[in-house]
Amino acid sequence: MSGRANFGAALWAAAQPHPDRTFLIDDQRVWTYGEFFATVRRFAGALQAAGANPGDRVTVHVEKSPEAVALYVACLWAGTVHVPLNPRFTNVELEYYVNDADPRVVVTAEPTGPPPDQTRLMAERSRHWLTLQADGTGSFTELAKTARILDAPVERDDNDLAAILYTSGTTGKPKGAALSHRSLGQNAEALHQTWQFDEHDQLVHVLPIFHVHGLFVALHTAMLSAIPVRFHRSFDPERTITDFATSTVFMGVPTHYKRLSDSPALTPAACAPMRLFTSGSAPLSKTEFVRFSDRSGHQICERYGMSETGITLSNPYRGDRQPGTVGFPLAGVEAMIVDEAHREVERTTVGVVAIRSDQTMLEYWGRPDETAASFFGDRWFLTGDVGWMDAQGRVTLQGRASDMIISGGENVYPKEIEMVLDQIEGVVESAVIAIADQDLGEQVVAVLVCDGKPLTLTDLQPVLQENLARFKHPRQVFCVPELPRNAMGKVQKNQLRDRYQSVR
Ligand code: MCA
Repeated sequence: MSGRANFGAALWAAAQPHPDRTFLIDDQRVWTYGEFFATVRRFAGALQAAGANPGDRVTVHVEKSPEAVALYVACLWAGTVHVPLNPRFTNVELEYYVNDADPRVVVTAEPTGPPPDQTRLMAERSRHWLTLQADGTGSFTELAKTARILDAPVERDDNDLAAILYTSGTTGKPKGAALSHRSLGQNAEALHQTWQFDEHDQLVHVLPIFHVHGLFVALHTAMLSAIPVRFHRSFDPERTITDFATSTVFMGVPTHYKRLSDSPALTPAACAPMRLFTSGSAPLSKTEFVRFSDRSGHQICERYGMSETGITLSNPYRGDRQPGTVGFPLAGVEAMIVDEAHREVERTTVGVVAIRSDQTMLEYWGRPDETAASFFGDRWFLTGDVGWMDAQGRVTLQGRASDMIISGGENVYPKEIEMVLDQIEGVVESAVIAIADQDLGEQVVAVLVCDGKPLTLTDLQPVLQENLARFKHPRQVFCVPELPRNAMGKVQKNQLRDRYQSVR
């Protein structure tokens, strides 16, 4: 184990020989690697000035911007723990995450400081609350102007925490996957090698930067080759296709690929220099795989991962990419399919996918029981995804053990929404399900039992808006006299899915 294991140092080692190389190409300005790391050093100094010591959490709730990327690398540099959150989260959601991660510093886009309920939250724990706007201004950047610059990355050990990424669960309470510097470094190296990145690449980046996909997978692989990143703050298919003419790699979720294929601008000629399109975060249908291939001349490379494990399986870079499969374990990853007793099943038999790797999280932050329940044997992690492995070791996923919904690549947990719906006056009980959606893959639908007149989506809006980010809101609501249950009293969501699948 090395005291130099700070992953920020590995990113810097790749950039250091190329200070004048272009890194982030944003609407507002172009950043070289030299400029970017100068900002990282200043931001790391600001974190220290705000009282964040190594190991302290820094919760970040800001819009996508180059400064937000610098803040992430600054967290690594200062040895603090980066806790990125979706900027669409409401104040109620934010308060939950602040309470759970117990950060020393919170950086938000809030222009005038914390709203009243958070003033108390901050004062109680003597936290620093700083702001960072999408244009790079805010009290955090002001502090960075006067703080002492942190020239060298703080020494860290392999198992020291680098980031906590929140994911949810069947209990409805999001939990933090605690990832070490080694987790990040090993996954970045494995992907860099598998997908054969080199200094001639250019990446088109349209993903949000609060998930493993956009923050780690895309940015780490690019930074390890010190290549330019065309940094889009939101997704516009036409602009993305324009950038394909001067780029080589794109990473997206199936909704991105569907929208790209819908655009008449997508042609093989428009993608001429592109060498790699990867997809993940949600299942890519065979139809979309074939459609994109027909339109662009490229086969999408589907891969599989989780916040808890990083990316663990990928279709091959060279060789057969099969639609509907997620490929083979990356270097340093073992995969096996297990039965309910955690015994490995025969090849081609369906079971739960289990993963063992140093990439895997150390724990669910502050949740020893849930951590223990997710591992078995010698650090095997149960993904909860159901699938099978062929004789060559290629994995095909068939579904999920939980009733989690994936809408546009965002995970949505029915329980979390049901808990909010059940508080609404007139709702006796609720069941949240997914139905198929052409654009988003799955769509959130609420089925309610009401004790008065049937409630509509409009009736639910005020409570939904206050408590849940918009992407979690049900798109349709149905009221029923009672929910279907089995003999044990468990709600039969399959029956509801079958019933409402065709009601659109
Ligand atoms: C936006 N909206 C959504 C979603 N996104 N509704 C449901 N599901 C969504 N995912 C709603 C907004 O609330 C808004 O609603 C309207 O759509 C337009 O919002 P806008 O921001 O313009 O949306 P968009 O640009 O069309 O976004 C769709 C998107 C985005 C590009 C697919 O959701 C996205 O970037 N998804 C990627 C998520 C991702 O990176 N996942 C990785 C996690 P209204 O108009 O009604 O207000 S998983 C991961 O990291 C693992 C490890 C892995 O393996 O990768």
